[in-house]
Amino acid sequence: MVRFFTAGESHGQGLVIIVEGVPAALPIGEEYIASQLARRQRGYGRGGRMLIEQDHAHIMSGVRHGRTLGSPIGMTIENKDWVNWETAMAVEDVGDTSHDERSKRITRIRPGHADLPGAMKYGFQDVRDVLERASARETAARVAAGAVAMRLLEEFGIQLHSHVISIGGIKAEIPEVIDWQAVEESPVRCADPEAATRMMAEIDAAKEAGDTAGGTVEIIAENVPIGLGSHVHWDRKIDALVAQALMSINAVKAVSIGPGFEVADLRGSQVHDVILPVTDPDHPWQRETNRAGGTEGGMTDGMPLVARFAVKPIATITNPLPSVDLDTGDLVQAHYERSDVCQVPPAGVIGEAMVALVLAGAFMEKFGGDSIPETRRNYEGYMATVGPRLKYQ
Ligand code: EPS
Repeated sequence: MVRFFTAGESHGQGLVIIVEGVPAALPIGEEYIASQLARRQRGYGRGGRMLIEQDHAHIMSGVRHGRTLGSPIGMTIENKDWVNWETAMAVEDVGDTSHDERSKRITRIRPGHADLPGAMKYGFQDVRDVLERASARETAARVAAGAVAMRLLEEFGIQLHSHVISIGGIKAEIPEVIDWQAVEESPVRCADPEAATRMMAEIDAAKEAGDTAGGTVEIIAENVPIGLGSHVHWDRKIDALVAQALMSINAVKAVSIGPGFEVADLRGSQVHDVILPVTDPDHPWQRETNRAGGTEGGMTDGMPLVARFAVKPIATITNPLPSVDLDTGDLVQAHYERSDVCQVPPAGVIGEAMVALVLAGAFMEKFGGDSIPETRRNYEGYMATVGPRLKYQ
């Protein structure tokens, strides 16, 4: 089982991450994790905070001489912005904070954020007590955890990618073969350069109007072995686990495996992926298509795992919506606090991290092992059996 925890507030001292269940002898270092964190920080439409931060995960435990020990991997990411929030976010009771602008109580609830249900549920008088943890800043911690999972999957040839398929209703033409290097270089992580230009113009227009823009993202995991997850119980189905993981990302409102909702309008013969006769024993069970998005019956089917998700426009809007005051219930304009205009491009990187964590968990559940060599023996032993039955009885 691969588990992870995150802790940390957006303007606290930093983020804390524990990843547990990673076998020993996995080569890993801070540089690898930093490269994933840097990918999350990029993207057209990001706000001022990303100019302040240079996210770096400091590995505190679980790694020795560049290899995992099998013990929990502990990491911290320092918030560089903390210096500006030492009073407002102080751990100790600092007494009178009336001299500090950032310590002012926030009572003008933002519709669409965690503000209202969070304040009610936890009995808070100050919306900051909710928004600090509800902030998408926490996704930096997820990307650090996901980088560890990705490193594990890479050892077994599994690669993750993401690309943006729409922003603000502007849809990309998805090419037959995606140039992943070009996606990495695209300011909106889009495989269609023409659509990318229009997406950036839409982000500019939203910003100009004091508004925000959402969009949709696709995650693709290649070279996933057949049989991760299980058909036997709801909480072991890989598609269900992927859906939960992606839905847990801030602002995500819908998730699909493969084309998702689109298959409901078609006939069975137009949806299911024809299985081709086995000609290459090393690559059995090829399909003509992958409309199943790489899962059948809650298990991976050997095709790339494809998941899409929709990100709503950020709830913090420069030109705020009418709302109510937490104290009085009277009409006010919602609170505005520095935020992004569009967080769809980084959402792809965060989605990759979440899918990597789910796949790493399912991978370890299937193959087990306390060290990479042991896991590899189990993996190779299984992979030698997944061809046509008469050949592998
Ligand atoms: C984010 C850090 C936050 C926000 C953003 C994501 O920093 P700050 O609140 O200091 O500007 O920019 O948060 C949100 C989009 C949100 O919904 O809270 C980050 O590190 O990604």
